[in-house]
Amino acid sequence: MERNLRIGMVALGAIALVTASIGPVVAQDEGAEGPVEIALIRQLAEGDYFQLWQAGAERQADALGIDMTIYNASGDNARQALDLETALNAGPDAIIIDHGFVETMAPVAKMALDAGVPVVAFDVDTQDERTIQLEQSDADIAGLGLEQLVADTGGEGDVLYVYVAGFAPLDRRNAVWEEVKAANPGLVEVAQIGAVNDSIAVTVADQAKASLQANPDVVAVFAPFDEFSKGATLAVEELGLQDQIRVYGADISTADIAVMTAENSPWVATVAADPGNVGAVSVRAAYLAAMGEEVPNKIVLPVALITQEALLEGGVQNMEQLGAAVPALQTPDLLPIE
Ligand code: SR1
Repeated sequence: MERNLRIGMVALGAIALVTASIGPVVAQDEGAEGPVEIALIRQLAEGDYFQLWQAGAERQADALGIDMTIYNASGDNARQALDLETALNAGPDAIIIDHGFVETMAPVAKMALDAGVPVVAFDVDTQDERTIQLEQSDADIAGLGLEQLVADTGGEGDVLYVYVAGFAPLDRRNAVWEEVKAANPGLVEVAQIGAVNDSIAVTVADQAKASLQANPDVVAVFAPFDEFSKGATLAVEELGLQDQIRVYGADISTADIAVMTAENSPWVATVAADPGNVGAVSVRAAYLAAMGEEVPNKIVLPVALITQEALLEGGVQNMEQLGAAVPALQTPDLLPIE
């Protein structure tokens, strides 16, 4: 049985709904001796989101005196699985898997768990209940953004959708989009685009330009990943369609805030956690598990709706100011370490 805590609050002039939830605890075997060694196995590390996430993880590791080794597969899924095997051979006290595909990562996660090494998995399904699973509330990331889209469009109009299947958070957000479409038959998905490569925003911008030219009645783009959102925004701007098309995105960074608050930007809303906080919580979960502490096996990090209007009204220009305006995006009390 999961415990859920939902807090409604007013933030930056917009209603931000924050969710934190915790599943049952996983009892780990034994505590580590000496400095804790953690291996961080990343599928992707480029782009604002992934860089902020890693910076938060590294800050937390430094604060706890953890020896953290970082592996980055740069989108090569076979290499990510090999990275985990390499890390496992070095005898870490815990392993964090950040993103990845179930086909490649579930078997190697099982190897680690069978060897008694705790596994924390962020945004990747290992299909093993011994894993400590972390996610941002993807239901809210999609749900709050789409609520805004429906309110702004009256639930009517052509929509361009940006999505790539196989990434756990995008698949969870996609499930919400399917529900919203079913509940709002006036919203028509005229095209689906998307790419996850080493230049996502540029690729999505090119795809979006072609799609928008082929579908001249589009009123909204649903692009729930900030690299997608930036690409869609660029396309709308290059086509001069800012007065016709709004972009609804996900994630936040200082660079994203600059794009959203630029004059006449079509990116009107995003829903996000603080990526640095998510990285930090992932490290705390791994540390506690390595120390033999009980850690919930499901942790859902809070997110907030952040509108362009609220950013402009609040004069928010960077992540530091956003953190001050929406303190609930920091969760120091989630898995505190004495
Ligand atoms: C390719 S998956 C990208 C997403 O992962 C994290 O959940 C971020 O929120 C980002 O949108």
